[in-house]
Amino acid sequence: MTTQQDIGDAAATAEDPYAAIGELGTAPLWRYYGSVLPKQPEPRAVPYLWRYAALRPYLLRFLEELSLEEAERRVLMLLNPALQDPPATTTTLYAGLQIIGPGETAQAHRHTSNAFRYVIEGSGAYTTVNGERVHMHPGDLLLTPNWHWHDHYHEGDDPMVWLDALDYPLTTNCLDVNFFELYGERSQKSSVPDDLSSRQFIHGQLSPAWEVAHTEASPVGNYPWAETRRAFDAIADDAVGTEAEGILLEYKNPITGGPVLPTMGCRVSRLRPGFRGAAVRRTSSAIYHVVHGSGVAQVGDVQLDWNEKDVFAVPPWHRFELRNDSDTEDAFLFSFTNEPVLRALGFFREDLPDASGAS
Ligand code: GTQ
Repeated sequence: MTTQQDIGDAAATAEDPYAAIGELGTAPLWRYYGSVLPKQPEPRAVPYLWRYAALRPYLLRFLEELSLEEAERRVLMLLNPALQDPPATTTTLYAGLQIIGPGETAQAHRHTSNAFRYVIEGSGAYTTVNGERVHMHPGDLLLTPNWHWHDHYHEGDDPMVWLDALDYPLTTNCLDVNFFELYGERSQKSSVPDDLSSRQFIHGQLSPAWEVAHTEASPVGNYPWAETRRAFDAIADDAVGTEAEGILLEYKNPITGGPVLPTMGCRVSRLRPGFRGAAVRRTSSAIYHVVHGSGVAQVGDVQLDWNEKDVFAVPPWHRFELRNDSDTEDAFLFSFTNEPVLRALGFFREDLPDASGAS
């Protein structure tokens, strides 16, 4: 029989006490300060850019070769080179490019993860979200908040492509809280007038008083590009905007005034010709989609040259500087971040260079 005394003796005489405590499922903190308490964030994700012009032909090829009965969703996940398994675009955010062809349906399901779509090309598709058909046009932002049923249907003539965004790297890879369920039928029936939520809330200062917040998420199904465009047009030509991202507009939850989803905030910015942003550093991570124009993002040591419809990832705590190199054309960038999560938990930090230009 092993006594307490024997165990004490073994510990006192063990040739390699580090190996011995390892066998007992422990590790010495004093050898792990660098990984447990780094001086500053050391994200595994790297700055990276996905070229739309290179990916689009493959989307079209899979449209030809793979049915939605087989694929369920025909999506090319945008994987950060440092986050292949489990797959993710940044540590807590995911983006993918989804293509759907005329007449196709992507079957109804729901999941814990919040999601949204940002439409890149095509028209004639809609997503049904908890019984509301939400129609898509290029530049529209469509929400499918946590645990909302959603299926996609395309009744147009040309392929449709959109950017998918989900917070599953947070819910699945970090927190292990994701549930997923298929709907009983392939598609939901329409149960309210099409696009009702967007039409009800579009007037901004006059919102329906009986609509109260049921969840953290915005009740708006679609934030259409036509409204985004009007919002930009209403801003004075000489407005300075933000130092880092120019004329920056934030998509709002009309009930709370907060971000559109509890885990992901969405913005769109207009960079005037020749715009050069201040080099900002934030604890949030971000994914950008180029709506229009071309330019440069310097992210830490990496220079990303972006063109129309490209997507790029900005990991936390990298110095980030945006430029519109055109002398004549505005650039428009759609972006989303995990800032709402960080703000809710008190972890958001932002560091702009001081006015002298020193960082
Ligand atoms: O369209 O519902 O890119 O559930 C990943 C998971 C898209 C979708 C994705 C999804 C969807």
